[in-house]
Amino acid sequence: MSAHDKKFTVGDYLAQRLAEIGIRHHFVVPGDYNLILLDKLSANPNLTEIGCANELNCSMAAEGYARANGASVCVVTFSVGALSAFNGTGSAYAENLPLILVSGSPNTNDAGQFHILHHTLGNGDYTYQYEMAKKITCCAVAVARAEEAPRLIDRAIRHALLARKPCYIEIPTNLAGASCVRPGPISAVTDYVVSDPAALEAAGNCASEYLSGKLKPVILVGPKLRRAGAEAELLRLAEAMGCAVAVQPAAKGMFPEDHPQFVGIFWGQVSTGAADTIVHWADALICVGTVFNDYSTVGWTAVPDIPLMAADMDHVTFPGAHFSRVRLPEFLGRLAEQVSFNDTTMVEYNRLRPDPLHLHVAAPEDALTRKEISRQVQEMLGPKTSLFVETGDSWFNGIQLKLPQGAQFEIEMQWGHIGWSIPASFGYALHYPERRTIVMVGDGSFQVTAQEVSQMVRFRIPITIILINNRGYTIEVEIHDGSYNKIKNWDYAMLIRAFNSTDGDAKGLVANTAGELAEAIAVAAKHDGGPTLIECTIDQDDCSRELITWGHYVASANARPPRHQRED
Ligand code: DPX
Ligand code: MG
Repeated sequence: MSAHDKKFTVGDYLAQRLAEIGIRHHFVVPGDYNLILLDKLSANPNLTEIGCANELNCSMAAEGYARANGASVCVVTFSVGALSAFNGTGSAYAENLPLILVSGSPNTNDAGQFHILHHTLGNGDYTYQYEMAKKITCCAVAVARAEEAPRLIDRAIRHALLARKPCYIEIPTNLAGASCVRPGPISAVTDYVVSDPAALEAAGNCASEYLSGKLKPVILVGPKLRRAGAEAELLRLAEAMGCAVAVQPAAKGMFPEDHPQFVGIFWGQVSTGAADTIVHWADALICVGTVFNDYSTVGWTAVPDIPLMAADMDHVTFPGAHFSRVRLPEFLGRLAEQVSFNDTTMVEYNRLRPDPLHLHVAAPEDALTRKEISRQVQEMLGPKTSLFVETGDSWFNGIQLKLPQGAQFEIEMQWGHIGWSIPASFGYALHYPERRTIVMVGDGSFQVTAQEVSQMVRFRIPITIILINNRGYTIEVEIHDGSYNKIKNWDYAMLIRAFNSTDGDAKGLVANTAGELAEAIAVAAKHDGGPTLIECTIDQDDCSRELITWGHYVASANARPPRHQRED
């Protein structure tokens, strides 16, 4: 029997589609509802199975892999697995990443026979997981017959790739190995939808109208720019205009920070490089892929108050006009051709540009501080580093750093799940072995997903984890303090060594002084056989001025009293 005659199954179909869209690693946790499916996926020579410690981490690892690779897959078992994986799926939704969540599910005969099954609510309903998944994905499908699998799998994956959102595919345990027809050309799934030509043209004309007569245009870049694949076009537009370019915190690195037109991170009161002064001076604001939420607007205190032009991933809005199906790269590319040069905001910015900071270099025996950690991490950044910053003061410390050309920056600011950076950096680094991945993470966040370091050990991924131990949930202290912000201290360096067991090569180091941190970073730089965790101990009250300021505004936004009762 030739390979072509071999029985082709639903699982093979899914495996082939995943490989065809460029997925090379699939993140999994096994369970009896998905075992045959996992066999089929690992039989595909283009896919490498990556086992994770639990489904939360598995989904977050896939989230990080999607950041690097453009799409990812997470395969889990029914309910006990999938409900945990919903968290990383929510992150992928919020962060605009096409994560394909695949769950095994009960045998198709059981619902009709009113059987009560394990890993379920025990009430005979097996549809709830699919119903829940609909809320956190752009397309959810539940395969009920093998004949339907090709159509449903293709539909879910296509929706995810186009919308840059997660999708959900449920495959019953007795269908993964059932016979299935072979797939047609992958272009039917992956083909890009171009802009509507009339809408694109009208949006371009409207942009000219919006900019005409405006003297002080500024571009504000948001996190959806990269998700839309429009970074090169934005650069062309910025250079054609010659104006100031500010970047939202979640978009750090999406416009090169060494570019002369980069004016800093626009984040209200905690902006860097006087970006807020120039944004507030503008009389035209070209918002590209921006997200204005309570965090990015510093508790609604930094919402731009001039009429905006907002170019989103697939539509553009102006004061008084809206254009659907205008794809961001095409729109920005077109705009770059038609705009006129106006560098007024750059001329003004050059008068405002803050002098470079002369950072204090601590003596080797000085007790470690947050500022000294940042100073030393800054020196680690090069064209091949990728820096992950975790929710907590690590956000503020990371955002202050200057990214050299080529350095990448990853942040999960919309979803903001503490613990994200450990599994996400693991997934990301699997795709980018040639890059040096560094994680800045707090003690509280680390405790949420610490097990995934053991996968970095297992797969020998040389991630450097800078764990900032300030003994608790400091960001929460600044927003609202209470006994709940204290946590149990761990011996983090020893924990990492425990993950080694008999065959791992991770290093766990402690830095109490500036000199110890420098030595530990030197060890990490040479260590390639696995991760290096450096526990950096700092004083509990040593947090950034930006965190305190931002925390005060977010706290007062949280505390607004109800404005009016609903009258139902
Ligand atoms: C919580 C946050 O130690 O960082 O620098 O000390 O703040 P800092 P840590 O990692 O502590 C993080 C902690 C508890 N946020 O301060 S930001 C609420 C929260 C969240 N995600 C999840 N649960 C709770 N963001 C999953
Ligand atoms: Mg902490």
